[in-house]
Amino acid sequence: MKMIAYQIKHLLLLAALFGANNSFLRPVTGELPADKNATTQTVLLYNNLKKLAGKGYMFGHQDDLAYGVNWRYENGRSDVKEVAGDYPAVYGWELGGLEAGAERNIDGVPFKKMRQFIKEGYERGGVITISWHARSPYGAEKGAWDTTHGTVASILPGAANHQLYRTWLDELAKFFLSLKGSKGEAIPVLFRPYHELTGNWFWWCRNACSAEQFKVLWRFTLYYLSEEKKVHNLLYVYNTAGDFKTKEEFMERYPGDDAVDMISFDSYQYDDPAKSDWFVKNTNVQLGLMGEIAAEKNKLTAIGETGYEQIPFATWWTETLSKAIGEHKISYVLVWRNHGYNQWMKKMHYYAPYKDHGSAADFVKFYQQENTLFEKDVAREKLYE
Ligand code: BMA
Repeated sequence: MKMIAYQIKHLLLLAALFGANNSFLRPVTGELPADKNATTQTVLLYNNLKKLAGKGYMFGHQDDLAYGVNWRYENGRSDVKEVAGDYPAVYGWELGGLEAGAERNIDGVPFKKMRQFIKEGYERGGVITISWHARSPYGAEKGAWDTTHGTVASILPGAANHQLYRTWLDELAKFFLSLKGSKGEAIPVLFRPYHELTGNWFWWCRNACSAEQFKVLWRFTLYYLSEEKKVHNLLYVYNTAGDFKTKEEFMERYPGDDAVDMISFDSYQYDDPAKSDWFVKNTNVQLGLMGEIAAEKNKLTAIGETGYEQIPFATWWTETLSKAIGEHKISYVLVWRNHGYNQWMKKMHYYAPYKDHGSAADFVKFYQQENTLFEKDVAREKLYE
């Protein structure tokens, strides 16, 4: 007994000396994600998210802390918080432009500030997810939306733009490695590169590369970030567009169980929910299909992006979104950014309610539902311990 007590004390001492990031503290019973050298906190998040899905789904919002419909860069502000009294549980951020050495991303968010926002959300117990609208090496003007066929092929090992692609990943690696919590530990990130891959609007989409090329791109990216750049704070999120009707369609470009931690899709509402229940029904079917795959493969699931622009339906949260998810067990649902008036689009562009918005009262009801998780809920869950 005394011996065991001594050993435990010794172990605790070692833990204190080496810090929480040391690999011997990794939970022996936990499953490892795609990156077998993932940091302790990343492995813990991966395992805790699996348990959390049984309790409810987290609510996420893109660029939540950076700006809202009527404000820009005011410390502590959040449209979601001003309506619900709580921050979202998941914070979405976007790296587009970082690969080209830009100081701000494609939506004007300075990477320096983004790093700070990521730290704030993480320190409060929230979860970070990151997307990447990488510029095409060919389409300087259209950026990620250039669909020149063969772009993916051109950045694969041995091809003309491969060295350039490595420099992009070098920039990303620097950013990921710079995300540190207050104890110096790397902040885990749900990385969702090459999103909506089954669509036809980005250079990595179905119309611009073969399934094989896409898989090689994915696997090389994982290999390069983890093995060559030693980035070990990422969980990898596979993300299709919202147009799939079968499991086969959803999986056509899936890069392999050993390269993916979470499967997800993006789906927005465009029709009038007062007149049509298509969004609810379709999302339900798709979550069913995705759920079956996830159960077979033991993967996490999410709705990577959703929303109804301007939310012109006062009870969209409880009548549409909540019903669309129903009883399905997913990790999170994230609504897109609250840009406010968008000069380029010539319209209001936002997906979360803000103070006094027509759907604010319903959002509070949605917040109060047992199965929706916001930041205070996930802080209690201690997802990184
Ligand atoms: C789109 C819009 C764009 C934005 C892009 C990347 O859905 O919000 O304004 O640039 O996402 O964040």
